[in-house]
Amino acid sequence: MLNRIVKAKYKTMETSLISQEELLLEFENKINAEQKIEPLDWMPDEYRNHLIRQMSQHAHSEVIGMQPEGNWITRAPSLRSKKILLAKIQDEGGHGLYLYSAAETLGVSRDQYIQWLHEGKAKYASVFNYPALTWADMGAIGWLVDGAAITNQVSLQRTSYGPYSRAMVRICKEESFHQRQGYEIMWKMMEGTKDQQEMAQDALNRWWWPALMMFGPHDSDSPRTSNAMKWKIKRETNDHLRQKFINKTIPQAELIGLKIPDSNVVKLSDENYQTSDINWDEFWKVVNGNGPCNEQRLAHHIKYHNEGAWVRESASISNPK
Ligand code: FAQ
Repeated sequence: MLNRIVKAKYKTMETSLISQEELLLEFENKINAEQKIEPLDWMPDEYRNHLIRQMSQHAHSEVIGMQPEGNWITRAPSLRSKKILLAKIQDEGGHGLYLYSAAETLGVSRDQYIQWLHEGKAKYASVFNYPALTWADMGAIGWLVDGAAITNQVSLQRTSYGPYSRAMVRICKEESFHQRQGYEIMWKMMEGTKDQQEMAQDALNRWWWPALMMFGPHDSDSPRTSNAMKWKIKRETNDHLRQKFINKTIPQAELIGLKIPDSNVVKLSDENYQTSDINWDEFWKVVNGNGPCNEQRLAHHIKYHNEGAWVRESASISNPK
């Protein structure tokens, strides 16, 4: 598959300037007509590179995102909650695999993507650089982090690149379970003792802002948005998606007696909630590698990736006849 893509890419490089223009026109017509761009179709290098970056970062987020919750598997309070958490974390690993496979159709190998992650050249969602301190954090992560992820991913189901769009359809089906399992944990704790209620509120206090940061910088400070919207890679902007998430999450918090950790929340006449602004210094600090757990998350991934080398080697040995 990779060879075919590379050949297709180099074939396009041999074509004349005129035919490059025609190819670009055909590409733009497809995008405008809401047709999907497929791996063997011609695409501008900027489009390919944009997808290589975004899809691989998305894949890394799914896999690194297993770590905060993985920390609680052995300490889940019941067999039921342990089984659900295990299945949920396994789903996230699966999402990473769909996304790495989809990203490989762009002509870059999975080994290369992992190498960029380990070298610090590729990012992953900032939210996973915060620690999961109590069981209530399992509720907050499912409810808020998966809730934010799904708000973005529902929109990405309509992305212009075929393999990314199809991966999103499958991922969204699973993410909606994850959001509900997290909300169920929070709801149960709010029905419980005073200590449990305080634990749930504390988890919301710590995860609310990192969840809002997942949507990225304001549109006016987002250098990637313009091309992403032009090429229909992103279908809605960072701020638009963040507002959607805020609007649906605040009533969910109020329903179970939780208080949003922001004294400036106001419901406006247009039904949108107005909130305080995000602490962008903190956001960029975490994005640039200086959050509470950045070092730990990457070191953990590198350690277990290296320890798993024998599994990859064994799996790649062809079956002797
Ligand atoms: N964290 O110009 P923009 C999940 C970077 S999946 C880290 O706005 P763009 C499931 C950005 O990369 C969660 N970096 O960029 C789960 C860019 O840097 P670059 C992941 C961030 O691409 C749940 C720079 O800042 N979802 O959670 C962040 O247009 C529970 C400028 O930003 C996706 O990845 C951030 N929050 O918009 C798993 C969705 N925000 O690359 C386990 C797909 C921005 O130029 C447990 N991705 N940056 O060096 C996207 O929709 C977009 O890439 C955004 C950023 C919205 C993340």
